[in-house]
Formats: sequence, C-alpha cells, structure tokens
Amino acid sequence: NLKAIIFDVDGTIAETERDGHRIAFNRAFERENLSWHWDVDLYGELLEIGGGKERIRYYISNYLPSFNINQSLDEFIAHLHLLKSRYYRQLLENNSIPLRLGVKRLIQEAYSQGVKVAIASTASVANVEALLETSLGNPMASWFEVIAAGDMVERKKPAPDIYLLALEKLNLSPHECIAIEDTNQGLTAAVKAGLKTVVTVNQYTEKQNFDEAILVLNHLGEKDLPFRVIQGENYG
Ligand code: XBP
Repeated sequence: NLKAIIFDVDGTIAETERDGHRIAFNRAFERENLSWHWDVDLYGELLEIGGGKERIRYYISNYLPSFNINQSLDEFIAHLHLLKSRYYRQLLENNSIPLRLGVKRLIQEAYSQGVKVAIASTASVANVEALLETSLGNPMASWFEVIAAGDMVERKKPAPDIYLLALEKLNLSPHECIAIEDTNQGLTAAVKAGLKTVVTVNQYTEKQNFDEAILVLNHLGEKDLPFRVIQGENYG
C-alpha cells in the first residue's frame, strides 16, 4: 500500500539541466571573467558529478590542471556557486522551466488520494524550492511534505543518504514508498535506500543502465500523449 512518492528534481520533475543550470553556470563564469564555457556535450560529461559545487571542483581538477587562485579553493567555489544559483533563480523567475509531461498530474493524483509527495535531490534546497514555486506555484509547491536536498547530507547521490533522510523525515519505510528518477546515479541511490524506482529518461540519460529500475519510461505521460515503456514491467 503506497504511502509516498519521492521525486528527484533536476531532469525528473523538469528539464532543468541543459537550459537552466548549465546556462547559469556559464553566466557565473562570465561574470567572474573566467574563460570557461560548459557546452551541451561537456555538461553531459560533467553531470556524472552530482551537486553544483562538486561539479565545479571536479571540472577544475580534471580539466584545468594548472588552475591557480590566491584564495582558498573552497571559498572560490562557494562564491561561484552562490552566483550561479542567483542566475539560476533569475532564469526560473523570468522564464520558468516547464514541468515534464505527467508530473503535475501525478502530484495532483497522489495528493488527492492521500499519498504523500516528497523530494530527494542533490541540488541545493533554495534551488529546489525556487523550481517548485515557479513551475508548480502555490499551493501545490507546499504539498511537498518533505524536501531533502543538497548539503543536508554529506554524501550525495549515488550514495543513498538523501533518500534515507527523506524516508526518515516522512517516517516511512522504503516498501511504503516509490522513487522517481532520471539518472543512473539517482537510481543507484534510491535502490540502495531500499526503494522501488521508476525511471523517466531524458536526452542526457537515455543510454544509461537502468537494470535495477522496476520500470523505465520516456516520460510519465498524459491522456493524449501516453508514455512508452522502454524497459521492464517488473512491478514486483
Ligand atoms: C541534480 C544535480 C544538481 C544540479 C545543480 O540533482 O546534480 O547538482 O545539477 O544544482 P538531482 P546545484 O537530479 O538529484 O535533483 O547547483 O543546486 O547543486
């Protein structure tokens, strides 16, 4: 008997990465007079690393071996990420990123049937809340009983920690919930937390391995645009 649906955010609720986070990172780099530019392909590679701050750190150490600054690297990254988050939220406010197909319907159906909705995201809490508010509006944005995100846990996805935190805050056990994800790292995190997981793939993730998912779909579907099953109907 299903008591809660735990949603991943970026890529699952909305296609925020390519035209949202990526653009905001590039604006922050420009603003800081850095000659860095993350194009669509490079960003696809960098998405292997969850978390905006972690992604910048990874880029510096793997792509810019001779990069040097005369301030602490942690502070530099934190500053750049703060700037990026401001640009991201501006983008959402000026030009909100639409929800993926079926997401709003599913949230409404869950809510009306007393199934709780929650979030487990690697992105920072402020960025998650901004997305929910601009894409869902209120009161729907406030229906999320639990938002587990960003630095609330030490180890980000693919570690299970953020899902374990969401479960703890929901006060539910994994077999009472289901997770919805779009990446292999997210799927691994959810499965390690004991959750059955549905995957909705997107441009960046369609070739990844989703063997551990109970179901892989192209999206969650709408009446006139039904989803396509990509893998399994292993509902268990
Ligand atoms: C997606 C992420 C995030 C975003 C950037 O998380 O990995 O890092 O790309 O957001 P999820 P921040 O799919 O778990 O929602 O800059 O706020 O980290």
